[in-house]
Amino acid sequence: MSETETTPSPDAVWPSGKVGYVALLGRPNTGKSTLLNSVLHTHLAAVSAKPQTTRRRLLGVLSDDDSQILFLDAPGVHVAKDILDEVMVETIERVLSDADLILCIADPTRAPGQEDSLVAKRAASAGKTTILAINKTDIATPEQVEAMHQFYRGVLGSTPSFRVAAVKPETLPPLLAGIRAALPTGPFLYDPETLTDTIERDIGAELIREAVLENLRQEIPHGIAVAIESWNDNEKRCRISAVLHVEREQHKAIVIGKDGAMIKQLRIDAVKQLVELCGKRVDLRLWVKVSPDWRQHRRQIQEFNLIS
Ligand SMILES: Nc1nc2c(ncn2[C@@H]2O[C@H](COP(=O)(O)OP(=O)(O)O)[C@@H](O)[C@H]2O)c(=O)[nH]1
Ligand SMILES: [Mg+2]
Repeated sequence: MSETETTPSPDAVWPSGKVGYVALLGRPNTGKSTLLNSVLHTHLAAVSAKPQTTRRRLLGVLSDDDSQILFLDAPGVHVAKDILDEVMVETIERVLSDADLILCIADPTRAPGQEDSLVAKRAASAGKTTILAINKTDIATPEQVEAMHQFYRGVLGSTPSFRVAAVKPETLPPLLAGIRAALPTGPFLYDPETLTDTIERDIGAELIREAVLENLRQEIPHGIAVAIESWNDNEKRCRISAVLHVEREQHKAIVIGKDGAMIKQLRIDAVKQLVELCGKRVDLRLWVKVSPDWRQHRRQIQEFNLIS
């Protein structure tokens, strides 16, 4: 990973071209983060089959000679049930207000429902250029794809739409061309080598949480926050210490597992991803701590770095 901490600088001489922020908007699980990883050819965003994998805003920068697309990944659009949900809805709103263009991402393998309705209406009321991407066409039937298309057209009108499969990068160039064509012209906002403005340790925390989502069942993974306690990088290795905050004492026992089997598995899976991120050997220590009902407390949510 290179240049993760670069911020926009007015002094640098970067090219001009089609440049703008693109908000990824969709209900949970439609493949927003998968799409971001796919276009950047990097595992930047946590992905899982469970809803609400993405909790924070994440910038992904795709530069070529004459364009810079600034993707803003965000939580999925949902009805808020706790304070963490409310914080995530606020994140979606901030991402929308920063956006030059809204990319609605729909998953046709599930019939359009209340959340798709929220997505389409929110996009329509934003007063910004909107493009529709119907994702997962590798597994959806043509009828499902058409039904989703009609649903969004009903709210958004004849907005440009593309049929893609985020897991198949060869399906993405027409969508990217459509986005570029719709963006304003101006100077690049980031060094063309930059991939993100999110620092490595925050990406690392998300990759550890991805391992948690993959391995734990039901409500437990949703009640876990990952806090990086220390991140010491030297030439040969990266030493990381992270705390998994759980909501209840019983959850702590589940996360540790019988004879520590679960926490060991989490560490093995997380290390695989972290090695890729850091490009070197990773020593990961994981701790489990009970932070009662943290999802109901804005202060703790902020402490866990989830307000973005
Ligand atoms: N078959 C298939 N699965 C996909 C595609 N895009 C995403 N997924 C899967 O859908 C699930 C949710 O993806 P994710 O990117 O986390 O969705 P998000 O919540 O919208 O960010 C994961 O299991 C992905 O592997 C796709 O194009 N085809
Ligand atoms: Mg996501």
